[in-house]
Amino acid sequence: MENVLDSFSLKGKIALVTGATYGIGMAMAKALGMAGARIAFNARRADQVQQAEAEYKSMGFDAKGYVFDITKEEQVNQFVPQIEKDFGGSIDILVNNAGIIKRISVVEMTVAEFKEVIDVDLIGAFIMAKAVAPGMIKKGSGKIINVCSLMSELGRETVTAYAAAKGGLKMLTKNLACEWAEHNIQVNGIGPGYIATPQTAPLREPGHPFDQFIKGRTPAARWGLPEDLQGPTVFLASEASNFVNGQILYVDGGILAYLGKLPK
Ligand code: GCO
Repeated sequence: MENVLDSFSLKGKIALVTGATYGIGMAMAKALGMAGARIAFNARRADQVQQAEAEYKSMGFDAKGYVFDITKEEQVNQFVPQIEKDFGGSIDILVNNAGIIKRISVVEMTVAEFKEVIDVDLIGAFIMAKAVAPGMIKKGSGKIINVCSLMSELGRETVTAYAAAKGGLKMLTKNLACEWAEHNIQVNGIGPGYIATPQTAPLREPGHPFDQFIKGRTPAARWGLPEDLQGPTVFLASEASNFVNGQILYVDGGILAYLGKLPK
């Protein structure tokens, strides 16, 4: 019998992680690299891509960065083939991580601002999945991991566009899983809880009430770290999860299971 740990190896795999120049995306990409994958990543800003590529390489990862916008189908359809040419094979693992958030109340949010969030966080993931699927179908295997959110399940004031996008991303994940499972492509999601990253930095400023609120709402009584997402990422990217389809794996310290602490 094969050792079960061998099923977590990503040796020889080509992974593409969108928005992986910092935070959760970079942590997930590094995890894939530590498990043996070669890493392609993108962002919209050349300076961020160059800086991140230098960081990956300084840590010994086989990584290459590309500057393109996942919301622009023509750019995606130019760069995905370029990546597959540069890496000498079709993409085995896609992590749809790139995302934005705009914390604005609905009354104040413009339709254009709402659409921008939906474009990046939902439609961008659709465009990327659509672009990598033909290679995965031809190869007869593939892994797609969509970075969902607690907001795929819960709402809160001022993040309506983000929650609508992440709720849609949950159902996109389930539906792509239904369409592509017969091709041995597993499509799943990771739902980070409240993670200490630049995206949540405004909520963690000293004295911000949100810091205490989240620690009270999280059974683990702490903010998550990007590293907390690394094991789940390798699991969903590896053969260890070949019979896991259309699931959202919440890495949230227990928030979704918790009614909340009784006030003292
Ligand atoms: C917010 C936060 C959340 C988290 C994460 C939770 O403003 O409530 O930014 O959206 O970032 O998405 O899973």
